[in-house]
Amino acid sequence: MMRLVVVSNRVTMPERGEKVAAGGLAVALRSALEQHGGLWFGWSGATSAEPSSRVEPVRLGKVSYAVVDLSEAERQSYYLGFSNRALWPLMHYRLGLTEFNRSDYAGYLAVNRRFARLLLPLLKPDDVIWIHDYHLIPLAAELRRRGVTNRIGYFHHIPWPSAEVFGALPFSATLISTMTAYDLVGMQTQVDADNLIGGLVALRGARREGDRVRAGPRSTVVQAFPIGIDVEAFRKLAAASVRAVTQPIRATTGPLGGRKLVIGVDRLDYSKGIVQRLEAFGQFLRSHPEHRGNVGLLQIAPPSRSDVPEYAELDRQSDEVAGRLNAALGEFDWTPIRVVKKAYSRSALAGFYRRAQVGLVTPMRDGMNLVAKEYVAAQNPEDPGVLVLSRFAGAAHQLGEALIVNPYDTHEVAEAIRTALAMPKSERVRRFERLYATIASSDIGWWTSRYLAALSGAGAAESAVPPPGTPKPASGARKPAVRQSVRSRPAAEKPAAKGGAKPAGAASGAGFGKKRSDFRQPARAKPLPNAPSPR
Ligand code: ADQ
Repeated sequence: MMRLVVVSNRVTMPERGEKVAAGGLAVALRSALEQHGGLWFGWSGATSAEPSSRVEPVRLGKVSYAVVDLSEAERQSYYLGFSNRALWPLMHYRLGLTEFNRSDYAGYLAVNRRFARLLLPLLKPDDVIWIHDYHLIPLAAELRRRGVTNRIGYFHHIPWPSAEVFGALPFSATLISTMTAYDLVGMQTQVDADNLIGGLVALRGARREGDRVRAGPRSTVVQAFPIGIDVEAFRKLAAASVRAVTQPIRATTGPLGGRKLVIGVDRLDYSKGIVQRLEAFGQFLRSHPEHRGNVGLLQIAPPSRSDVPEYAELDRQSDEVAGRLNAALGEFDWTPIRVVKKAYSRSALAGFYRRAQVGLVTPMRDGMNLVAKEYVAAQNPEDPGVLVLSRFAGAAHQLGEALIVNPYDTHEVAEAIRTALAMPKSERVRRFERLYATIASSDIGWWTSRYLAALSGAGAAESAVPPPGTPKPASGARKPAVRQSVRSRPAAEKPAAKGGAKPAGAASGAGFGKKRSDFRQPARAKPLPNAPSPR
């Protein structure tokens, strides 16, 4: 059987008990690795003065971990610089925040080259290699240059902008060209997939054939695989939180008394629209004064990437806006907004979600947004809360029964909060049931197995990949790739062409075409801490 090799910017080794990245993705990848036996390669998260020239994998059960330190200069240029000050803002459509500098770009390429060099001696001939996210775009090209002919897949967790936006990046044509070294590229939505293909056509002169793009002798399949969460685990945690109200929940929501709760949970990141959300909540209280005193917003936002100046500024700004609104609108016995900058365990988070009548998920742009799915998974089916969701989150392409809003429109978000709080139970239940059915049928196990089946089939057959986003397609049905809530999306966002709807069918067997149940996560006695991943 083939071995799976996962490469990601950060690797969390279970025995280190790290507080970071123990979220659904890390658990799902580990579970896929355990199924097949495998290797997980990437940055340790640490820096050292003399980064090693070779790496010795550490075996824990069926999984080997190979972690590499970075030098401080590499952390600055590759991670904080090019990845997080150029690619991150650019791919979230924030050209104004995009800081390009040549030495950061050189550092980014150098780390990708070093990773390729260190990974090479660890590879076996039929390993299937799965690379994750924007830090590692050129890694496959570096591996190919060194003679690697294995199947190599890539999953892009964040949005991919249109060629017009991506083209603003110096060396954009060179960087986008490296994507053609992959056999399969997974995107969160069909819009992102179309944008990448459009970019390869416009900047690289590639040829599009449905969901396949040809540049030179190679061809790459680009498709949407909307990522999911471990719905069942989250549902159970939330249900358990009702029986045993955990300490943080008592402490944080206790003082709310019988008041209603609106919740936001995000890494403190400008893509998440936290400041705009606080303003929208203030607007809601101003427009609907009858709600003053009986509802509060709890915004949980642990700081991330504090070394990047834009993040420090956001931290300051969110404090300032919350302080201003609380001073203007609060009463002696009621504080409208609380901002809590802590990471909580999964079970505490599930309890908060369940307790909240409204889940406010309003990013300005987001690849998927797992919080939206976690909020739905945690609801009480008999008396569920209402999800208010940004149309610019990838999740909006699947979760059309949420109240879909434009996060740039403060009034629209404010009115959605009012509508959500007033929504009759029958409508809440109806919307919840559809949302739940969607997230349950495209959960993290489904995502992992679909992607790996497609990767192991990619190149074997032209149409080996099942249509993503349609969890249980009727056989032979030609459905759109993802349930698009087209009504709620601006015209410019609509995919220009719907190429590549393929007949349904699992990828032809190359070792990973497993049943979904094969990838279910093992029961864990104690939930892992779930800090947001250190992106
Ligand atoms: P992120 O930008 O990190 O992920 P998101 O998808 O919302 O965004 O995932 C965040 C995770 O961190 C969630 O599981 C959430 O529960 C957790 N989290 C947030 N705040 C927390 C807190 N205070 N305590 C504990 N846990 C907390 C990137 C992309 C997304 C994409 C994911 C997965 O930006 O668009 O959905 O990868 O592909």
